[in-house]
Amino acid sequence: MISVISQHHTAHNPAFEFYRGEKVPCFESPQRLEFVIQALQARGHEIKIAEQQADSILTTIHSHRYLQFLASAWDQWTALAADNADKQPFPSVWPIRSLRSDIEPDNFIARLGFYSMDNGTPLAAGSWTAAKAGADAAVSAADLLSNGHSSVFCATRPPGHHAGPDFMGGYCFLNNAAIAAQSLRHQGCQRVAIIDVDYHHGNGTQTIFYDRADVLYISLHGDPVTEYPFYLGHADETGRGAGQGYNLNLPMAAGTDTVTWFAALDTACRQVLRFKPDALVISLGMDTFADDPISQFTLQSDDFYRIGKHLAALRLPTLFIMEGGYATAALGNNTVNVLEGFDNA
Ligand code: Q9C
Ligand code: ZN
Repeated sequence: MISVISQHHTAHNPAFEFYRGEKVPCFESPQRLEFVIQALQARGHEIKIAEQQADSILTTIHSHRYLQFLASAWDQWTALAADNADKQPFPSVWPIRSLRSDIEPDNFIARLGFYSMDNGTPLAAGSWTAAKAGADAAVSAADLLSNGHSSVFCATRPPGHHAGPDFMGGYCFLNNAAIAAQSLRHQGCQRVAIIDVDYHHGNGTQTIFYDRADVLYISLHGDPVTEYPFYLGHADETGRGAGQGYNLNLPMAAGTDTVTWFAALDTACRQVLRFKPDALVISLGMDTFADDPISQFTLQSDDFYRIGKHLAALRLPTLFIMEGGYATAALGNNTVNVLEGFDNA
C-alpha cells in the first residue's frame, strides 16, 4: 500500500516530559517516525509527501478558539518573558467540577490548562507546525483513498486520538484520525468506521463522534480503571442521542494476553461488518507491543502481521494512521508488519 508522510513532523521536538515526578526525555520523539520511514524504505514501500491542506476540515473537528490558541500558543509564551524560548510551558490548574469553564482566563498558563486534559503533552516551538502538517497528511491520505487506492498508510506524528474538540492531551494536539474520517465523509462516504488499536483509549475520537451515527468508533485498550486516560473508555459508553449504539469500548486489563486481544479484535471486526461502512480508518497505535515502555499488553512483532491480515478480511477501503508506540527502535518494523500483513492477506 502507498504511504503518505507528514512533512515537518520533526518541528515538534520538546526537550522533556514529566514521568514519576522527574523530567525525562520525551517518549513521543521525532526518532519514532524516522524509524517508521526507514522501515518503509528498506522494505520497498512507495512513499508520497502530503499535498493537501487540512484547514477546511480542521474547523469541523476542533473549535475555532482552540485552533486559534494552539496556532499562537508558542508566540504567546515567548512574548511573556525574554528567557521563555528555552523553557516549556505546562498547565498547572484545570477547571474541574465546581470551577467555572464558561470564562476563559487571560493568563497564559491558565488558558493552557483550559485547553489541556493533562500535564503530559509538552508544547514546544514547532508543535503547531508539526501538528498542522500531520493533519494535512491525514487529509492527503483520505484523498488518496478516495482516488483509487484501496489502502493507504499515513505516517504522522504527533499522534491525535487523545485530542478532543477543544483540548490537547496524551501527546496529541489535532485529532488526525477524526480529520481523516471527516475528510472521507466529505468525499462521499456515507458511513465511516474507526477501529482504534492503540493501547490507550482514544477519548478524543470517541468524544468527537459520540453523538453521530455516521461514524462508528470502536476501541480496544487498557482498562481505564488502571490505564491512561483513566476518565473515559469504559464498556458502558455506547454513544448518545443519534449516536446511541455507534460507540463500542473493549477495555482489557493491563497484562491481557494476545489470545484475548485478538478475540476483542474479532468482536470489533464483526461490529464493523454489521455497520456496512464505505471506509475504515485504523488508529494504528503500536504501544500494544510487549516491550513498550509505558504500556502493558503483550503483543509480539509477528502478531502485527496478524492484525493486518485480520483487518484485510473486512475487504474495505482502509486508511491506517499512526498513533502511539514507544518501543522506538522496533516501531518501524512492527508498523510495516501490520501493513504487509494487510497487503499479503
Ligand atoms: N508521562 C498515545 O499513545 N502519559 N498517548 C504516559 C508518561 C500518557 C499516550 C505517562 C500516555 C499517552 C497517543
Ligand atoms: Zn497509546
